[in-house]
Amino acid sequence: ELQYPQRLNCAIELLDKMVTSGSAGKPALIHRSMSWTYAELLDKVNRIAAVLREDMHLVPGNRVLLRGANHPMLAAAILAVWKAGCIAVPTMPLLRAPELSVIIDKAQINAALCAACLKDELELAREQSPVLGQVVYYQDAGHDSLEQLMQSKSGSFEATDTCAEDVCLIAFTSGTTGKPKGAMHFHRDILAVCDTFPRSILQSRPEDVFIGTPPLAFTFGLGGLLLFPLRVGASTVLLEKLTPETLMQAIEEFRPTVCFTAPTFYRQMAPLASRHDISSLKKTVSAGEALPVATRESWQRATDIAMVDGIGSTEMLHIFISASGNTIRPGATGKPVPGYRACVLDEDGNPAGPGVVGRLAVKGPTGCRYLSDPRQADYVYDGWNLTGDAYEIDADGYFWYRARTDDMIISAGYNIAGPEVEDALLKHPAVAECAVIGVPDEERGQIVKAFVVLKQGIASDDEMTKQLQAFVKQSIAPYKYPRAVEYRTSLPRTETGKLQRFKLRQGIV
Ligand code: 3SK
Repeated sequence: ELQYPQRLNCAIELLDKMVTSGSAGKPALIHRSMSWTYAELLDKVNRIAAVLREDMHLVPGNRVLLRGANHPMLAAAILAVWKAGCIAVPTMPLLRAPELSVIIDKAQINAALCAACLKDELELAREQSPVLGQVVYYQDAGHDSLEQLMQSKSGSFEATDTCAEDVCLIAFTSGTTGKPKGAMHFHRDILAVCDTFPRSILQSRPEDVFIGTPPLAFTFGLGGLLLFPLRVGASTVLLEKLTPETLMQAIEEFRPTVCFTAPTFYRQMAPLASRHDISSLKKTVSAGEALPVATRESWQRATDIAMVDGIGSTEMLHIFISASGNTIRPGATGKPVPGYRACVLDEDGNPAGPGVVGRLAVKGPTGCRYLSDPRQADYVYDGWNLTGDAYEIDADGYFWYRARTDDMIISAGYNIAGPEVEDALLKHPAVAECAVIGVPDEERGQIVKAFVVLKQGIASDDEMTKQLQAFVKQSIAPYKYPRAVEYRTSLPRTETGKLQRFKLRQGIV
């Protein structure tokens, strides 16, 4: 079991201690034209923490909204909030004022550090949510920018003497359902996620250089692109607005060893592999969505790099089921990461045996606390987090993803997992992307409907529909084939890349 001292400030563990234990001169954060060593990062963090305490008059426990694209300044701001004993509430850069207002009001946020390019939307949100009193902008040409305030501070700062179980992060779920919940995490949780998945599965080392796409506002990105590298004294490349092509270029340029992104990215990066030198990469991590076998295979064929799949959640902070090396079983997510326990519950809430599809439950050193939300009772029971995922365990203890519980389709008495049909469709050479949902049907209760984005130049006609239907019938049980197929040019996704099937179900898009 992981043990941490009672008095604990995670920023000191992740940063100050790395500086005093030999990493001071090592690059910590790398951005396009600059990089900060561990000592330089500590200097920035201390100055920002002093701005929070001395200029913004924040006290331990105050909640600070953080807004910006992946960039060293955002990373420094997060660490500074922790060092000052405050609570970081990072938010997705693309959120609009009404969505920000919900978060500000719910978390009673009184202060914000925000990239100047996101000013307009935050000022609109502020009109609706007067509780947000103070905002300091960074990368701002005007007076009183964060950088200007930092100049008058010294590079040393006495961290708040926080307790291991003080809340330091409220992570809002990205909302595939459209109703965000705030998951609260302690200082010790920040260290616990670093001391589980990266230690036992990734086996991160000080020589590693991390890169990837998930925003630091998404706990997948916060862990993979900031916490995990700092915990072992490694380096991380923080870049914004990456596309599959620019991520490949960045891998060629910065020579990282570990990449974190979602299956959609790997699917689009695989065909580009032959045009780039990505030989520095040793490990690629896929999460945020189930990894289709076709995507794993195409990436591996194109690059010869093993892909580590994993499922995590904002509630658990990071990945809790995964596998690496020769324990990978393609199609299965893996087994509980050492430190976590997981099981599948049947309809009566009892642990289900092998081969039974049920609701995934997980317990570990993180998880379990929503910020004032009545849904706590639906998602947490007896220390177990009940996820919204339908899983099945095989006889060897591997966990196989079937669907989000609300993505199960019941058609003529058959239980059909939408993502399984998606996996089958994705193996067809004409399909670029797809999403499968159940739609009401008088005769069968529901039928399987596929929304398909075809690869460029391929005609979306009846002939293609027949081909796709026949293809699915040949790949999986024929009753699972999509009786309805609709062609689209794109599919609704969250900013973190998760398919928003609920939007298709509700006809929102
Ligand atoms: O969605 C996931 O699988 C995930 C993975 C790591 C951290 C957070 C999340 C939500």
